[in-house]
Amino acid sequence: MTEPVLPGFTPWPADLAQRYRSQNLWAGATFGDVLAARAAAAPDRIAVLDTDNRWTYAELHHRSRSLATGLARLEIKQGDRVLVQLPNRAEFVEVIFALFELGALPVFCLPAHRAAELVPIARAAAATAMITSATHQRFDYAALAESVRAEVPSLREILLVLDEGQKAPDGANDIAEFRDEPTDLTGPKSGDVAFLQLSGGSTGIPKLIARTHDDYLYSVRRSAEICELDSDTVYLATLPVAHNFPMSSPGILGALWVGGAVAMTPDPTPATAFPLIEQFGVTITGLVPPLARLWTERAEAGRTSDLSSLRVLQVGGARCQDELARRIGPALGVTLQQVFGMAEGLVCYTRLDDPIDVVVSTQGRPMSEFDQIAVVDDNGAEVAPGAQGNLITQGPYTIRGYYDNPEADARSFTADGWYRTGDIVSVRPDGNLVVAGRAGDWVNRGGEKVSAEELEAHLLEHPDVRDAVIVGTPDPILGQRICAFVQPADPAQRPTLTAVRKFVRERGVAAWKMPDAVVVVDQFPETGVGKTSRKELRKLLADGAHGN
Ligand code: OOB
Repeated sequence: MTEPVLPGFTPWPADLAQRYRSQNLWAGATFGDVLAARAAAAPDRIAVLDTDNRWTYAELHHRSRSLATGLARLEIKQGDRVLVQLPNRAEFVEVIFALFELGALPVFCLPAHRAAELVPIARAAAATAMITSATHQRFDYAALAESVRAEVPSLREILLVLDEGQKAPDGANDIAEFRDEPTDLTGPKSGDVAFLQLSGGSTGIPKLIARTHDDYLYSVRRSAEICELDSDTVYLATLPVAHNFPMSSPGILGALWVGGAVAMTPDPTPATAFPLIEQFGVTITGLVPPLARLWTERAEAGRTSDLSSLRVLQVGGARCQDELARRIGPALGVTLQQVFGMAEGLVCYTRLDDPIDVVVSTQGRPMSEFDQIAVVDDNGAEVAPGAQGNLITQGPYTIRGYYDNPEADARSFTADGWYRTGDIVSVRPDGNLVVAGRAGDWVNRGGEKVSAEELEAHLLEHPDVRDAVIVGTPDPILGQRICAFVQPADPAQRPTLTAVRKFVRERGVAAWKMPDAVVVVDQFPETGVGKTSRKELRKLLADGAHGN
């Protein structure tokens, strides 16, 4: 068996790869194979639903093969990277399966990403094409794609998913014109990289995560098992579908794996999602904690739709407070499942038959008996059982390195290839993990990860800012809020929150990364070697420093 070939991809050590194959964890199928098999077995079952579309497996299979053929006509080839920035709509599934069929690699971008994120992503991936919607929620994605192409020489083609009556602007292609008569394409092998996923955020070279068909499909199969999916499953993609959680934990791919249906909601609010749950007969969906709170509150206030089809509600992406976790099941009439995962691999679940104490107070345990986890101190030594420490992991679906990024690898992987998650956890005697927070300098704002370093780099461009440090400050609703500590360039010109937000927004940064508070200080506290101490800054906040 040949190893996957994509320069910049870090393979598993040969002995482990051999073991994962011989144990049939890596089962030798691609996502294209899975769809073909489902379409052959149950062509008339519903595969994808949204407010405008209702496609059977046969239709989805035909559409994705036909689009793959059209993309090949545009000279998009096996191994090419293609930015995909689409909202939750049926075409997302068609597009990614077309790329899988072709062996081109989707690079999963979120609708909230703007040029400041997309340009470095497109550069790091050396993307040749971008597929996006013309508009969504009144934002002009076609213009955004054009602005990315202007900065990234490798990016040749823009393809647009259009709504009724829309036309592609000059220089962009209407995807509908590339739904050709399907021809047989060579396609990828199961050991090949299937797509590039994004790590939370970063400066300079973004951290891209390459996942193979073999490793990702294993995680999807195992997730579907744990979440007890079957062909009657209707999974609602509520979170942005390009994220790892709604994609594969068990997500849309899990639903398709079992021959169930994928439903899409264009926005996650109860006003939109609740009627769709009733209309589509949704059985399972996943939320980040702030949304779970919103849904719970809405349900507690009296339901507007019949949610009785919903059996499992997953909550993950950030720590779910026990207080909220306790309310979810009774309010929505569901079994709660906590999900603690990461795009780099490892996903932990509480099991559907776990005692309520486990479901409410822990973030579950690894999905696979082949996942290895260890909790270590800052010197890499294992802590005492039950003590808090840094979570590190390796296993059959956890990457061994970022895509083409040796500097990030040096920080994020141990010498023998374990991934340093950056999370501080403890492991209970029953094997379940409790996540205490992040060791790194990320702010987790309601499940959206913001790199302190990245936002600092933007603030430092402001003429009135001499230096800036971002820290997360506790927030009862979002988990964390973004506080910017700022040293003014001129003590007489103190930057205001409004000015800073406006400035950052105008730099093309996603809305969720806007600082929630600005605290102007004349000096930052330092560590022993003279580095700025975030810990001390957090303490300042705790001691009552206020922003404007
Ligand atoms: C998911 O993936 P990412 O890559 O956006 O973020 C991973 C990080 C984790 O390292 C952890 O810091 C945090 O998000 N996190 C949680 C959590 N789930 C994720 N922190 C506390 N409790 C949880 N339940 O967020 C992701 C990927 C797959 C499935 C679910 C979530």
